[in-house]
Order: sequence, then structure tokens, then C-alpha cells
Amino acid sequence: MQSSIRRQLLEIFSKSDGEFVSGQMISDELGCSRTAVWKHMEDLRKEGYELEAVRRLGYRIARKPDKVTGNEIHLGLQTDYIGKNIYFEETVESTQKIAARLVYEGAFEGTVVVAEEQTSGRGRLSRTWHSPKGTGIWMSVILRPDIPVQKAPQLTLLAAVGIAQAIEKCTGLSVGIKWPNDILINGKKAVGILTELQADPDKIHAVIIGIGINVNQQHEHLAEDIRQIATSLLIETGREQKRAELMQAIFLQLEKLYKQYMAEGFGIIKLLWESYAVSIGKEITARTMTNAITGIAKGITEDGILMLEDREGVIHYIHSADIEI
Ligand code: BT5
Repeated sequence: MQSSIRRQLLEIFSKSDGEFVSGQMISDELGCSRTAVWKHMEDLRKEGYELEAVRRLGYRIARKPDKVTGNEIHLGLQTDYIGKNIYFEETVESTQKIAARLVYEGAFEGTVVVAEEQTSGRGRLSRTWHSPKGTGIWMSVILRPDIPVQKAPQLTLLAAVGIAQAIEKCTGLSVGIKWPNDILINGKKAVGILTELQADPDKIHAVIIGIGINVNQQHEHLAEDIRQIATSLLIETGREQKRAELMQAIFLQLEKLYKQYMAEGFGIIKLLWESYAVSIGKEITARTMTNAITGIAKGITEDGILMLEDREGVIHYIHSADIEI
């Protein structure tokens, strides 16, 4: 099916909000015959949509396929700009890499790169991020905030809060955040966030927030080296989750927080972040490339830097490290 017709059709269903839409109305809006409408419906079915057709009432979508292409995300999206422009590819090396190219080419704020599968998904320090086909959310969100470079880490924390809120809303689970970028459920990692910058020393051109979420993997489908430390939403809830719906919820939360951040600063995000933090008040070890510091996590600074108090009462400011609780 022509992608513009498909999009128009999905938009008609989106506006109808679960009610039946008559074949006549669809044919009027699309400017095509009733036979053509029927043919388009068959095409949607082939793509995995479950359609209900009732005589004299028309059609409605009973079930959407679990896909993450632009159309699925567009249908029901409530944001002003995050997620409005989706760049989808089935298989990529890393969505971060594509996002970096799009930034260079002038992509708008809120553009999202998403893939069904990454062959070289990465974490911090070039670590591997397992991104198997069809079961997770592997995406990069492009923002263009007018803030000083040293404030960029705040956006990782903002993203973690937005994702935590959206996961709680969609699944009913309760989640925790481990500084700076992990979202844990029952102590295991379900989400990783990687923030990368394109910037001059004094100006940010773009922030690329890479988000990896284990959604519909069964425990035995997690890669062996992470099976003990990782989890997925399916494992935790026992239910499959529609990835596009979760993405829509994430975009909405992210946009709300981002607007608030740009208008009022980091204060409220800091409070929200601390309310999710699993390590505050606990003894933790922060391992950097060169050393390890053990102490009590006191909280984060106004810039999003972790404060650790060692046994001598000295406060250490941790910009980047792995945390062991
Ligand atoms: C992160 O790094 O947690 C950031 C991950 C960001 C992934 C997204 S996916 C979309 C975008 N495109 C990319 O290429 N990346 C971003 P870090 O804190 O360094 O954690 C990496 C560690 O997490 C690995 O060394 C493993 O131990 C573990 N890990 C790898 N894959 C995992 C998975 N699917 N689930 C949970 N843990 C995983």
C-alpha cells in the first residue's frame, strides 16, 4: 500500500478513537472508491492489523501489530515535536550513528531514529548493548537545547525520569534509577541510556539520547553474559507490551519534562530523579577508569553530578563512573 494512503487511513482511525468508521467516510476522505477502501483494509490486515468489519457500521482497528515504524508511532502520538519525525530502519549498526548523521544534515529537534535490531548497539566506553530483533526498543532521540555544554549530563537524568514515569504508567511496575543511566526493575537492568553530544567548546549543536529498553524478551532470550543482571518488561509483568505505545508514552513524558526544564531549569527534574534513585543514602562504590571510591551516595548536584561522602567525611564529585551498590 502506498505509504501516504496508509498514513491517512491510520489517521482516520486514530481520530475515531476506537469507534467504527464507515466505509463511505473512508472513501470520501481518501477520495477513492469503496472497492479501493476494501483493498486497503486487506493490506492493513496483511501487515498485522486486526480489523473488525461490521455491516452498516464500518471498520475499526481491534488490535495493532507490535511494530515500531513511523506509522504505528504516529497513530495516537500526543506530543508537539518529540517523535513527530521518525526515521525507521529494520536493521542498523547503531541508531546513535544514524542520529549523528541526521544531526549533521540538520535534523529537527525531536527527530527519533528507531530500529527493530542493532548489530553493533553500544553502551558507554564502547561496551556492547545487546539489541535483538523485534523484542526491544532501540532508539535515539535528537534534542537541540540551548544550554551550556557542562549541563548536558542533566539531560541523561531527565531522560531517565521520563522513561521511568512512562514505564510505570504503561506497566504498573515500580522502577528505580541507578546513577547515571540505568533503570532497574527488582534490582535488574531493563533500560540503558547513552547520551552523546555534538558541540563546540561553547555551544551544543545537538544532544543524542540513545535509549535501549528490554521489552518483550523472555528470560532465556537474554544474552548469556547479561542473564543474571538484566530483565525485561515481559519478564517482570508476564505480559507482552506494545512497543509503539510505550514509545508514545515516553515521548510524552520526555517532552513535558524537557519543556519544563527549558523554562524553569533542573530543580524539579532533580527532585524527581532523586525520588527514583536507588542509591541515595546507601554505601556504594564508584569505579572509574583509574580508581574506585567507596562512600555514601549523598545525592546529585545542581549539574547532575553524583556526590559521594567517604569514611573521612570528604565529598567526592563523580562525573562518570560505574556504580556498585
Ligand atoms: C548503557 O551503557 O547502558 C547505555 C545503553 C544504550 C543503548 C542504546 S540502544 C539505542 C542507542 N543505540 C546504541 O548503539 N546505543 C543506544 P552502559 O552503562 O555502558 O552499560 C553497558 C552494559 O550493560 C554492558 O556492558 C552489559 O553488561 C549490559 N547490557 C548490554 N546489553 C544489555 C541489555 N540489552 N539489557 C541489559 N543490560 C545490557
